[in-house]
Amino acid sequence: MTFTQERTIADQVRADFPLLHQQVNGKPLIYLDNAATSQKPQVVIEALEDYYQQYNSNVHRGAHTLSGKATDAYEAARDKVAKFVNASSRQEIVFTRNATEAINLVAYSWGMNNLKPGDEIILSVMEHHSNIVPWQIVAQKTGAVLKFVELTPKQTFDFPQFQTLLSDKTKLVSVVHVSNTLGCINPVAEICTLAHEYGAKVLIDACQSAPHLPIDVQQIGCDWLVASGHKMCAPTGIGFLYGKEKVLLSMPPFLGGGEMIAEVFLDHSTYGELPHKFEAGTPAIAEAIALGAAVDYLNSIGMDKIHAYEAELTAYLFQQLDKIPQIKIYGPYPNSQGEGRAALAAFTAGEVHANDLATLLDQEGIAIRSGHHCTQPLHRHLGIPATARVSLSFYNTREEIDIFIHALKDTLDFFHSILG
Ligand code: C6P
Repeated sequence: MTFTQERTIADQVRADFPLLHQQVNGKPLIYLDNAATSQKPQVVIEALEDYYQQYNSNVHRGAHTLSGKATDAYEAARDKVAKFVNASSRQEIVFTRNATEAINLVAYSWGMNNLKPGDEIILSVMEHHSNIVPWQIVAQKTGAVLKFVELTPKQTFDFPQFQTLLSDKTKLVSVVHVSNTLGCINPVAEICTLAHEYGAKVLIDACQSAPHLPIDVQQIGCDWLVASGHKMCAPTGIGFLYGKEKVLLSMPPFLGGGEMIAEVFLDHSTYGELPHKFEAGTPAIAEAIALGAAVDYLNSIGMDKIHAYEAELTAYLFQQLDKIPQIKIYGPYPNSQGEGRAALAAFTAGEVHANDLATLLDQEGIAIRSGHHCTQPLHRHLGIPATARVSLSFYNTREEIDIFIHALKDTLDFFHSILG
């Protein structure tokens, strides 16, 4: 494995992430839990600080200078997100708390009002709970029926089976772009084209793709796309819903209150223009502004470059994991360039439980995630209770992977010595 750049992206950016430079349990921190949440660069932390130190004020309300400044910064963040995903207009970006809230917004506003008994919703077995549970609630209320796309033998989205599920009854397809467990990259543009032939709407969960790949909602052709800021270098408490303008216009509000109205009378109200119709109450102002700073930061590196570097790391990670006989990785394998899947690996290690692995690796300062990663149905489908998951970001290095692999081998040796 040869790295194409002399100074890798990680070499160039690590100094930007204060949290990475610390010891955990007496060892230098190796943070490999980026799919759960990413670390934040100094510019994002400063965007939060600047807001609270210089212009903390409510948005869209005050005539005073600080409120104007806060409103401008908040709306500028919307412009940045719109451009980041190539939306056709800024009205198509609704700020939410996270991807989960964005999916619930669509489920309650569109799903509850457009689905009737016998209508079908197609999901896949690899969905995160946040793209299953809201649709179960909608199905229970409306009488709609859930159908699930299963996996190919390579543990990817079974497109031919998806084709067999589609019919005139299909009203919605809601699928993940990149699986947080299998790491597969689903053919979302093809999924949209086909679903639209049946008149169905499509929601794409881009939680694990937006931080790692260039996203173009117009090229994908989806009706909605959701993501969480905290996985893409922004703070927690902010995410977004992209929706085609025509689709968002057809949807009633999700939450009612201040911010989202045009006029309020005692017996009825009229609603604000897009996107404000969907942003009830005081929003997460500082967090939205910091999301804008995160988008600027990612753009300053370049999403293409981030993807290419993470692919190199993925190839290296898989080469190294593959040398450990007990390890079984789930999801598709990358090609020799590391392409064809995301920069994460969820795996089992024989008899050793994932939680035990994660606990012992933590003693070495290495942060990985263990458990079901909020994909219980997928784990059930695979016939396993849990996996250990290492998930990479552009600030990770090959040296960190070496240390992780070394510690993983030592941990497995230890368990084998006691388990016999
Ligand atoms: N996955 C993980 O460790 P929220 O909680 O709304 O920010 O993100 C939910 C979510 C939705 N879809 C996918 C594909 C996701 O990966 C996640 C979050 C984290 O894998 C936390 S469970």
